[in-house]
Amino acid sequence: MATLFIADLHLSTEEPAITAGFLRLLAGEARAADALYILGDLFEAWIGDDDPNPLHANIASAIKALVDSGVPCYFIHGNRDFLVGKRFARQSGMILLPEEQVLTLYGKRILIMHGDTLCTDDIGYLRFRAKVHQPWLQTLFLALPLFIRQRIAAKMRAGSKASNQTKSEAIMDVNPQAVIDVMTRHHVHHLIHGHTHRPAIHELDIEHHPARRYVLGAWHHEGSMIKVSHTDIELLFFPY
Ligand code: LP5
Ligand code: MN
Repeated sequence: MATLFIADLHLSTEEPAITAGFLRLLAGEARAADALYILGDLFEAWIGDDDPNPLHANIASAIKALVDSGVPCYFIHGNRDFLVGKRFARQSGMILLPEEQVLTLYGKRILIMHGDTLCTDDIGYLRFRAKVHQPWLQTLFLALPLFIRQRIAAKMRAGSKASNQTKSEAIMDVNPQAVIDVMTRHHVHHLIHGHTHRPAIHELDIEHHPARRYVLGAWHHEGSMIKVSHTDIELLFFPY
């Protein structure tokens, strides 16, 4: 048996192949898993649980079918879908987790997170994140008519794309010291995250002990998952 981790699918109506690949995973390999963890940016953008986009109901019912088959599904918010709320969680059966969560799987302590908060050199992003994570602003945003929210989200996406054009690749990756700090704080030797779209397994030292950082791949051209079992932690890629 194994526990599966995915992130950065960026599901949207513009990418039906990715949606089909996710639905295939939910109806296939995930059914034999002990649990499925989705570590953020499941959706390209999320502007509220009340968005009537049929894709959302489709995804919710497919995840709910997995959960109802006996496989729990957990969700950590990403920087695109940090507004996923209780209503979608109820519809999908997903359990919402805090942005940093330590698991004990098959005798291994593993820290999971989306990964955006590790990009501490990206001051512009951290400033933006602090703003949009203010509860009062989120309440105000969610009270706006849907079409206004769609316009704001589109502007934010455009602003982000433009901003990313001018940032160095290094700034948009995790800061090595931030990784060490968070793993030390949680006393873990395994970290799984997404966000950077730079899939890899990195060796490092935590408290003078060998440790590993596992980075999930985004589902741009193929699926990606991390599979944790009694014997192994594998980073896998597969056609949708
Ligand atoms: O997302 P991506 O991959 O392009 O880049 C991210 C960081 N950018 C973001 C912004 C998101 O893309 C925006 C998502 C909007 C959907 C949800 C809307 C909810 C609104 C809630 C309001 C309470 O996360 C990017 C990082 C990059 O990852 C790598 O880590 O660099 O960070 C930025 O680009 C931040 C910029 O530095 C500044 C942000 C520009 C946004 C401008 C907003 C103007 C419009 C406001 C209208 C009122
Ligand atoms: Mn992300």
